[in-house]
Amino acid sequence: MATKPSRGAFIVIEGLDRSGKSTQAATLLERLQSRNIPVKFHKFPDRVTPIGQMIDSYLRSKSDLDDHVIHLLFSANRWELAATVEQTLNSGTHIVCDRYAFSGIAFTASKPSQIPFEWCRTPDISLPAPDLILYLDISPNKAKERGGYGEERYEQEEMQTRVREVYRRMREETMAVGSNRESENRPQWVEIDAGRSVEDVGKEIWIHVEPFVQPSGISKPIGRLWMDRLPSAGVTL
Ligand code: DGP
Repeated sequence: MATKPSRGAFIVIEGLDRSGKSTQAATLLERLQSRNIPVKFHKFPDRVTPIGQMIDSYLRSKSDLDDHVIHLLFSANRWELAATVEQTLNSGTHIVCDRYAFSGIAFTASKPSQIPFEWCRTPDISLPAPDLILYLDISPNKAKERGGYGEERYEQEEMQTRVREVYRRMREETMAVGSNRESENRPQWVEIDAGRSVEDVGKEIWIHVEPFVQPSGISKPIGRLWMDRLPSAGVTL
C-alpha cells in the first residue's frame, strides 16, 4: 500500500488550445491511480460553479463581457477552489490541474485590447503555487489541424500565436534565477514538445512527474504565486 506523503504535489498542465492537455492529464491520472498514488483532478475554468457558468457562456460567445471583467471572473473561478486545493495538498493528496493562473495571463494579455501583463497577473497573486508546470508546446499551425479547433472564442491562429509568446515570457521569468526567498520557491517550469505522439508526450511527462510523487512527499510548504510582485516599499496592506 502507498504511504501518504507529507504533502501532495501540485502539478499544473498548461498550453495552447488543442495542445493535448486534457488527454495528457487523463493519462497522468491513470498512471498515478494505477500505482495507488493519491491524486485529485481539477480543471480551470471550472464551468460548473455559478462563476464558471458565466465563463462558459462567454467562451461559447453566448454572452459578451468587458475584457477586464472576464479576466477577473477567470481569476475568481480559481480563488473559489483555492482553499480546497490547499486542504487536498495538506492531506497528502497530489493534484493534477488542467490550466491555472498562467492561462489567465497568457490569454488576456494576448487580446487586441492589450491589457498589460502586470495587470493580468495581479488578481492571481498569492494563489496556491504549483510545484511543477508542464507546458505543452505546440505551434498554432499544428494545433489548428487537430479536431474541434475553432469552436470557442480564442481558437484562432493569430490569437494562439500571441498566447504562445506570453507563455514564453512566463517560462523565462519562472526559470530566471533570482536571489530572494520567493524566487527559490518558484515552481519548476518544464517545456514539452506536444507535437509528438500521445505516447511519447505521456512518457516525457512521467519522467518529470515521478520525482514529485515519491512516498517521501514534498517537504517544503505550499508556495504562494508571485508574492515577490506585491508592492513593497513602505506600503502597509
Ligand atoms: P479549456 O476549457 O481548457 O478549453 O479552456 C477554455 C478557454 O479559455 C481556452 O481558450 C483558454 C481560455 N482560458 C483559460 N483560462 C483562462 C483565463 O484565466 N483567462 C482567459 N482570458 N482565458 C482563459
